[in-house]
Amino acid sequence: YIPLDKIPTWREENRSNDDGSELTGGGGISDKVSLHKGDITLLEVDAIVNAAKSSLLGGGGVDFCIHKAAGTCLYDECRSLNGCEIGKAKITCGYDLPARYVIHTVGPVAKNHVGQTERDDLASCYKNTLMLMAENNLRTVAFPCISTGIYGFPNLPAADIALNTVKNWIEHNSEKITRVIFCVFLETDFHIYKDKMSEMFKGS
Ligand code: AR6
Repeated sequence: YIPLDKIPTWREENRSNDDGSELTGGGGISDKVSLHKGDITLLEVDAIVNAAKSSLLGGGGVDFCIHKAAGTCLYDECRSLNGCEIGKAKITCGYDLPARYVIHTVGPVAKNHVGQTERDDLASCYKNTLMLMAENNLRTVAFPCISTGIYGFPNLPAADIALNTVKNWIEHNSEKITRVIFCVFLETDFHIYKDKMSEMFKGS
């Protein structure tokens, strides 16, 4: 298991410039976000997010990993939820996971087409998850790259939507969140997020 204090914030990880000087200023958002590459089921946070399907009854990808690590009680609780619409989110216990809760959200299927509907739905996944976090007084959360696996949303625009939606939410709800971890699994997503976050938090 990986406790939160072993995962540096974006600011901690990028503290030193090449000339050794400290990055200063900013709205404090880089103190509240992290980029972490690895298995989301290992993270000891208030909630991990599942990129689920609308039945909420498990599948492949990160959904499979989460159900496997959480145990069959998660499946039983999911069965009682009557599914979840695209862009919405539902919460369950974490059972055998180190995370206390799982927030299940259903991303848009984008295999053949990414239009405004798919973009809006993906943004809603992040927004509704963060709202559900706040409603339940949860403060630390880890997101996978929703929709970018089996659902086929292109990685670059998906990262843009994830980062901008989360940044915007933190800007308006700073007191409601302590840490958002972008938990990437693939090397390609790691580089995409690193580049975008470097740009986004430049000088902050
Ligand atoms: N930890 C973190 N990220 C992971 C892990 C893991 N253990 N395993 C995979 N990923 P996907 P989707 C990454 O396909 O595209 C399921 O069948 C993966 O590399 O899991 O939203 C559901 O039931 C990718 O970057 O989710 C739905 O039917 C990201 O997680 C459907 O797939 C998301 O890929 C949802 O598809």
